[in-house]
Amino acid sequence: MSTAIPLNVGITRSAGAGTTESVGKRVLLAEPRGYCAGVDRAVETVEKSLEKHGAPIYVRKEIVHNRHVVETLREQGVIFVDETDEVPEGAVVVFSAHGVSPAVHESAAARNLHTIDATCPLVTKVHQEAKRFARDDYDILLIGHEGHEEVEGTAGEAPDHVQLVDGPASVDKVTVRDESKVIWLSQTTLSVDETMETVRRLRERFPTLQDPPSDDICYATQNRQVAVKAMAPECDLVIVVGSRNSSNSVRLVEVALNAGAKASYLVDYAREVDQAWLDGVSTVGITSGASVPEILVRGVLDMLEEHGFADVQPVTTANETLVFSLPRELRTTTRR
Ligand code: 0CN
Ligand code: SF4
Repeated sequence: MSTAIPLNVGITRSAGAGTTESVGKRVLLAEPRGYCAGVDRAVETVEKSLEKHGAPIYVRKEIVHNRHVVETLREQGVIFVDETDEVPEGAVVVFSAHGVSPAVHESAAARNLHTIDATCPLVTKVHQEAKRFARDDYDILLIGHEGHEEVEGTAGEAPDHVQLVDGPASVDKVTVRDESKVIWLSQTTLSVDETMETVRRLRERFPTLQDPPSDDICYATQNRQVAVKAMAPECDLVIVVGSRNSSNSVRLVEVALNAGAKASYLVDYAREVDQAWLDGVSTVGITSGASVPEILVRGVLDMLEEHGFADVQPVTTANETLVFSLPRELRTTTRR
């Protein structure tokens, strides 16, 4: 598992912004945070599809797991559906960043839908691994959260070869056909530490367990966890901006607590911050999940400033520059 190189984790004690109310109060702002390359691409895919085809267009599941993003797109004419059979014959449907199983592609084709696939290329990479190891007749242990769309899509590539391992506590239930031919793969948005613990336990049972050819937990998930770990020991409170169904966002709360934050909460919007959380607090850490627009973080920072937290110090542990090109049929103009 690769680790990001710390760039600026020197955290200084703050004297506050000057007023009595703000003395000693400061915010540590995690960098990187927020949108990853796959989310940026997926959201732009929907926006460009709307421009090209006109409203309404359909999106299967939430394009990314963020309430604000979904509500904003809905206002622009997107109809979110659970399954392709809710989409009228021949209409445009976008598949979400989390990926879909081949069965979903087939049912869309059977209804003559015009599909645009916003699956993150890093999820597609895990699909390819699942297909390849299934072809070689491995038992594939897919570490991930039961019911999450991404694991449903990945497992659907090779349902006869994949079994889901939902964390360390599920390891004892695993059975394999041939212990010398077992590989683990994973969902892209898990806790790195918890996944390593799951793998450690799996390897106790299956000593020749093979590792994936490259990290399945994606760079964005890893980088956001490294940044929150760097600031958490200094924090009385870590506020993570993100939605409850966003796996990577929820993981940031767990990582913050495990790394020493005294308290940590997940909020979609600044208005959800309970003022009591700020009682007696001097250092607040802020981060956001990979599906979270920066405007929502801005809202939390503005609210904190009103409460005397005007001193904002970045905690930078990586620089991200990755950009994914749009699906081919939308690649008419250059991206920002
Ligand atoms: O919040 P997301 O939409 O999804 P999960 O963290 O729940 O997987 O973030 C984008 C991740 C992907 C794929
Ligand atoms: Fe892709 Fe990772 Fe972002 Fe998911 S979190 S969309 S896998 S880059």
